[in-house]
Amino acid sequence: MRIDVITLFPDFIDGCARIGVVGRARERGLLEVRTWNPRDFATDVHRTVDSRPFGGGPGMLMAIEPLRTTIQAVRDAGGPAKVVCTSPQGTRLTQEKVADYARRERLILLCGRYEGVDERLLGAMVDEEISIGDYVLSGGELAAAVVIDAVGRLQDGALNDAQSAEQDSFADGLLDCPHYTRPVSDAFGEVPAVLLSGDHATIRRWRRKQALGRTWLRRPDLLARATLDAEAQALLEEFRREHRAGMD
Ligand code: 4G1
Repeated sequence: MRIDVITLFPDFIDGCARIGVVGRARERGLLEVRTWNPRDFATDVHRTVDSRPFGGGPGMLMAIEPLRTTIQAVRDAGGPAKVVCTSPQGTRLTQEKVADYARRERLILLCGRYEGVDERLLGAMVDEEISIGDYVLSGGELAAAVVIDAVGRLQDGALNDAQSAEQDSFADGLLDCPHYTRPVSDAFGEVPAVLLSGDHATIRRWRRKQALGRTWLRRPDLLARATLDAEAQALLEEFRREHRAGMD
């Protein structure tokens, strides 16, 4: 897969794409990340990429012309691709959306800066707006880095067996179970005995129960959308019972 990123800060995106799982996916030729700087497409002597908003007020917008020519150049440089702008006005990025992007040949990400992008350019050249959450950022690059990481690790062969995407608790829409490492006995407490039992079927059920229970406690919104098989329903009921018993 190829991801083209339009950004005034290409070094940030290039840096993110060099490290960890995503970096290795690129080395393995599973993922290509290319950056495009609208400043390189600005035609005036100052290479201007910002522009004052009509109606006045503080702040600047991204200038239309460098963005138009950059997006056109990116489009011309490969096969058909969805153009996605990272924006607080976008629909929230979900693992479902990530999986949809990951199946594509190509994706074009546009990162906003300043107060954002002219509404007409969004209407004419952008297919979709996505947001990573409700907080103020100074640019869309962090959101693009989130997309690149989440999409990159889903490329076939990016993860080893231990990391495999199906192993992720979130593959079934749940939070992760708690994890423990050495030592068995620590100043902060003990490791749950079941994890030391060597009984893999019991350990698997315990982890699933913890994942269900924690999702119930911390993210009921996620649990409401998950489809639970008979075992999951039974494990969750068990967790709830024990939770209530522990309350009194
Ligand atoms: C109004 C957050 C403005 C921000 C309301 C999540 C935030 C891109 C994202 C802003 C951005 C809220 C994102 C805000 C983002 C133009 C350049 C937009 C930076 C910009 C809640 C600034 N997910 N923010 N405006 O942060 O790009 O993708």
